[in-house]
Amino acid sequence: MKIMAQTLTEFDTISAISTPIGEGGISIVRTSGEDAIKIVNEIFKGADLSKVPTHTVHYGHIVDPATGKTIDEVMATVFRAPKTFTREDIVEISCHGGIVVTNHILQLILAQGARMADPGEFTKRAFVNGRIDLTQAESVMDIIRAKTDKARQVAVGQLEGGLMHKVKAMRQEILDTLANVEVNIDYPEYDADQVTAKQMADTSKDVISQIDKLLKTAQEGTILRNGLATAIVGQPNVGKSSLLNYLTQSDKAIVTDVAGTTRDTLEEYVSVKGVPLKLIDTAGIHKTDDKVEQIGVERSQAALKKADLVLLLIDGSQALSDEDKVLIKATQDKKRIIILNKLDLGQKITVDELKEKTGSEVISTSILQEKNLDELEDLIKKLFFSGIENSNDQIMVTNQRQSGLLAKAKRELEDVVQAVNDDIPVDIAQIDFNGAWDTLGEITGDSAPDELINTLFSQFCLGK
Ligand SMILES: Nc1nc2c(ncn2[C@@H]2O[C@H](COP(=O)(O)OP(=O)(O)OP(=O)(O)O)[C@@H](O)[C@H]2O)c(=O)[nH]1
Ligand SMILES: [Mg+2]
Repeated sequence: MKIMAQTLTEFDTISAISTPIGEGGISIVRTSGEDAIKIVNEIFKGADLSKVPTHTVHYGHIVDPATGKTIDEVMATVFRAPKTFTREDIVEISCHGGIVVTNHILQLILAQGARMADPGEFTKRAFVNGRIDLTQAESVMDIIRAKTDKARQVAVGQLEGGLMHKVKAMRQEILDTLANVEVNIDYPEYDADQVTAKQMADTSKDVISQIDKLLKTAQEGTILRNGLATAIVGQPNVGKSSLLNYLTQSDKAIVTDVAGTTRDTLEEYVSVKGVPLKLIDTAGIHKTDDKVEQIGVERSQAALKKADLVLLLIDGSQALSDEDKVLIKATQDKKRIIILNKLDLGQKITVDELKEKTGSEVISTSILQEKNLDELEDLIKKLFFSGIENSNDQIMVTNQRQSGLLAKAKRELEDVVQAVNDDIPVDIAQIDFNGAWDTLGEITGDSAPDELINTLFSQFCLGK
């Protein structure tokens, strides 16, 4: 199952537009492979690219060899293997933006014998040619998709290979022990079974504790990647939609003084002080006979259940109602911030009073007059990211593929410990031990099946 044999097609010359399609100052057409320089040279009028030194930029024109017509004035950058993104020869043509010109240049390159690159194929080559491992390839995708600065920092950290080195070290530890086991199995006259069994169990326990540490970061990693699911809940008319609009700096949600304005849940991604939130505005939760509103209320309750963070809004200018009390109770097991809104209308409930009653974070605001909203943002940030403030220099597991494999390796190692405890013969316990080694290898791509590799890279965008 190891990816060793590469099909020939992986070494042909590929090309794609690497910048977003659309109007822009410049666009870049990237070509990679053995014939990259030769192919671009055919359509480039300026310096002879086959003779220029590596990592140099050259002014010139793209000329259609069939018609002799000049297509664009460009800069061509030549990177010679192996010190390139793909470890192959690469030429990047920076041309004037615009779909028509850029496409035309790409078509000319294809006409000279390059093949259109698949999504993610440049990064895949970097992997196949051994420049990066799978965790690093995944981080390239994360950097592109990062919704916030923090998520991007973590991805960049991963691109530098933090997780890869950690996983490789764990594999090495298993391998060292395996080497001993093999020796002992080969020379049964030493009858060192018990020694080996103990070594295997000890190593398993040690690696399990390292995996546990990594798995702990997985939850935070997922939040950084997908945003913290944050439900804004409360009774009708307390200002939920106003808060969503403020945090997203938009008027996405309809705000009126009619109770029951929001009838369906509304989702928006937003970065609050670097914390990525998936904000969910909900219909006011209360008893209603209106059919549509009733469905909205049910959706609100579902959103509440799934939320990682609850922002519970209460109209602080009114006395606490029974329905508020129900909501306070319903959210008490959640991470939450209780927001006493409409501070501008005077306060019937005090922050301290409610803090004492509920034991959770409480803040009073006026969304209408934008009072205390900066403090609210600070509170959101404090609540969730105090622990991982320096996450950029901490190794983090940021996706489900990685955390799923870590969990699998952990189970296999637990089985080894169990087998040793139960005095099961060493060579049988060793099967799981080997399995854990393989599973960890899948994280970095050292032992990943082809199919997985292909699926992973196909999720990339074109030109990357
Ligand atoms: N005085 C005052 N009014 C506010 C404040 N925040 C929101 N409002 C007003 O309260 C009314 C309801 O606001 P919304 O944001 O629509 O409230 P909601 O909780 O989304 O209401 P539903 O969607 O009906 O559940 C609007 O008229 C807002 O302008 C505030 O801090 N002070
Ligand atoms: Mg609303």
